[in-house]
Amino acid sequence: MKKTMTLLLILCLAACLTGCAGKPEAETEGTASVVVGFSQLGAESSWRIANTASMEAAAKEAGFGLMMENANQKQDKQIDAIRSFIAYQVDVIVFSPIVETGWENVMTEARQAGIPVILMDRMIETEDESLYTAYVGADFYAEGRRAGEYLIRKADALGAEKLRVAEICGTADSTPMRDRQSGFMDVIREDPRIEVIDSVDGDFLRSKGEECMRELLEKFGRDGIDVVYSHNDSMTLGVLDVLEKEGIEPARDILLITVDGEKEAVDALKAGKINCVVQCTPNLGQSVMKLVRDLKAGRDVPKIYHPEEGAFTDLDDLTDPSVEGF
Ligand code: GYE
Repeated sequence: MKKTMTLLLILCLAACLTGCAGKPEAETEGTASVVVGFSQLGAESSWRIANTASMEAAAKEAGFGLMMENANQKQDKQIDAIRSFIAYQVDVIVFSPIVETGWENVMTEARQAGIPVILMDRMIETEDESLYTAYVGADFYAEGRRAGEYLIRKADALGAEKLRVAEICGTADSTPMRDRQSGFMDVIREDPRIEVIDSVDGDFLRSKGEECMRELLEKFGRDGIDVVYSHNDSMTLGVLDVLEKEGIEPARDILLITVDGEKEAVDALKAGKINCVVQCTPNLGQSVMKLVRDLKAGRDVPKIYHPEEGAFTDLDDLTDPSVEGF
């Protein structure tokens, strides 16, 4: 009965969205026996777009219905989407929290409705870990450490005495922003050659990366910055645009360390324009759908799942076929 109601409601919603808005925001498969409500946080980067595609493909392959809402970077819209999934009584809610705080009320509502919640990609800050069933996503702290460890190796290779780092951060208060920063800091803090001279907010956007780089150059001058550590490839590609326009040679005049591993960034690394790409896979869909299947079958699931990741750097062999972007 619950399932029939759910499917009817989903069909109505899909029809309404298609009819009223022209472009459906929710994607559904009315015949599926398992329905997953998925609140994606936005479309700010190539990483995010690849992540959405991975979720869609994996749901289709699993034969699950996927009700997806994209929140366009607004926490309020994510909360509304989760509430609508609760009202439709989906089987499982998956969401990628844009920031870490402010979720406890809506997640308590999901728990009261008996709907398991899987956090995908980003974490929440809470005292009550029972609010979510599982987390699937990267270990961002380890990513930050990898970025720092690379910089120490590079300083050794260059015989550098001093490296002044400008950090361009992702969305304030998001898990990748916090942990990529703290992992990096914990490693470089030990090395007196390396100093972070500024940390600015680039919100994971290419346009903001560009803006930040222009401002940093104005503030410190082209000789005042030795390294840019950028929390994602989109912002780094914006930085690259500015450096090339200014006649500053990327990866030589200013070293570039980035995170994600999208094709454009890995190609730029191979072309000698970026020094280090720390990997972060967007392909989380299959792991999420496996969890959904296990939950529906009543099996125990791991609370935390991190995919295996590494880093590609100009100190390693870039001709290896494993050096590939998404
Ligand atoms: O690095 C960035 C995206 O949360 C891991 O969000 C994700 C980050 C990713 O916008 O490109």
